[in-house]
Order: sequence, then structure tokens, then C-alpha cells
Amino acid sequence: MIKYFYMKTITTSYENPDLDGYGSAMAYAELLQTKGKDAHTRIWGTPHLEVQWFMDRFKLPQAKGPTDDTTTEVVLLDASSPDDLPKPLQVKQVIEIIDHRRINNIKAFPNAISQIELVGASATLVAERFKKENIKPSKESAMFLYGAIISNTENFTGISTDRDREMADWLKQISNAPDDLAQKMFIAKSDLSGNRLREILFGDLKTIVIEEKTFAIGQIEIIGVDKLLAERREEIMSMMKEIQKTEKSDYTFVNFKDLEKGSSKILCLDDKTAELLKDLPNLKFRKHIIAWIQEKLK
Ligand SMILES: [Mn+2]
Repeated sequence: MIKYFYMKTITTSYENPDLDGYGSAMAYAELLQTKGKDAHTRIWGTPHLEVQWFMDRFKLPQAKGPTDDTTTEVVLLDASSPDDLPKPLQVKQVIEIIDHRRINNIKAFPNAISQIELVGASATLVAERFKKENIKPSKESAMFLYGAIISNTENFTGISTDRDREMADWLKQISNAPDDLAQKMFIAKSDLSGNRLREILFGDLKTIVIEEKTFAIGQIEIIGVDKLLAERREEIMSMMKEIQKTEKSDYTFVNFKDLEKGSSKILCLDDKTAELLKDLPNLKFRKHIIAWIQEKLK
């Protein structure tokens, strides 16, 4: 009898993943298992609070933690740059990439086949794989993918396509997700009481370098942006100052997206940042933005 040998496969995402990264990795491991692969998900860092809330709420299985085994094959989801690859994984281990971001660096992975398509969530691409192969995801995987699409597209108020909607409809039936899931998720996400504000701001901070200038960009997505800014602006400003120091950023700002209104406000640390943002024509999140520039600092 011939015994087939399958190499072990890890599905993963960037460190400290959001629901799209985490859920896509979990569901894709299941798809690989269904096809006979020895696959499981490993996650590095601390998943976003939303992920932890979502798994508790719907009693979903958790991914395994980090490993230093560098002999496995790796599938990278919702990420597509070597910087996103958790250590100690190596670029040459990556055999497949599934992501939905315009800015990627797939050429840096010599052994990977990749699917990069600009839909609203990586979860949509994973769901389509199931559908195409005529494999029904488990209730848990369907819930992960459905939640990821709702979260990433901000319940279709943010960037989304018909493909996201089609998959969300399909996944909702399988997962039996509640009709008010988006509302429940957004309310849970909007609880920034105590230290949660800090955890979320620092947990989702991005630092990018453009033309030798360092941008530190925070992102907070909640219901009730105006209330938050009215009540805790001083606190946020002092966190931004701290960020500027540790990240050595030239420009520092936080984008507050209101999940109910679909609009955004930007809080800039200083005049220099405010001046710059005013003139940036292709700011990525411009589409849904009402820029709000902080008044002069005293
Ligand atoms: Mn994503």
C-alpha cells in the first residue's frame, strides 16, 4: 500500500492579527485538512480585542501559538510582505499567499503562489475557495469568515465588492449568525473604557516611511467618535506624543472612523501633520473622510 507523505502546513497571518487575518487562517487550515493536508493555524502575538470577543461570544476554537519549527510549509493570509511574516518563519517556507491589499511584496517570496485580489476581506477569497471546490465550511469556519467580512468592510459601509456580499450571504446561512451581528460587534468594539483605548490605539498602530519621513498612524473604529473625542481628547493627545517619541515619527495622527455614520475624523498631533494631510490627494482612507484638523496647539 502506498503511503503518501504530506508535509506539515501552518496557516498564519501577521503578528497581532485582526479578525480577517485570524479567521481566514483558521478557515483555510480547515479547507486544507478537508483536502487531506496536515494543516493547522498558528498565530503570533496578541489578536485584536475584537477577535477575542468574537471567539468568546461564538465559542470558536483558538489557533495554536508560535513555533520555532522552520521545516513546515507556510500559507500566509491577509498579509503579503516579508515584514508581515512572524519570526522565525522564513520567506522560503511560504508556499502560498492569499491577500487583498494593493500594496504587497509577493516577489520577496520565491516559493509562493499568490492570489491578491482587491476585495473587502481576505475572508472573501477563502470563502470562494470553499465554494469553488464544493466544500461546505464547518459552522465555526463559516462564522469566522462571515465575521471577518462584516468587520473588514465595516458591514459594507467601507471598501467592499459584490463578491464580499455574495460570500457573506452564503456564510451567514451556514453559520447561522445573528442578524444583528454587525451591531453587536460594533458595540463591543466601541467599549474603550479604562485601558482599552490605549490597548487598541497601540495595538493597531502603523508606522510607514514615505520619502524618508516616518508616519505613525493610529486607527480607531467605533460608534460614537464625537463623544470619545469630546471626553478623552487630552488623553489621546498625550498617547500620540508618546507614540511620536517611541516611533520617532515626523508625522503623527489618528484616524477615527465612526462605524455608525461611516465618516472619519482625523486627530493630528501638530500643525505640521495637519498641514501635510490637507494636501495629500491620495490619502488611502480619503474616500470616507471628513477631515478634521486639530486647532492650533498652544
Ligand atoms: Mn484584511
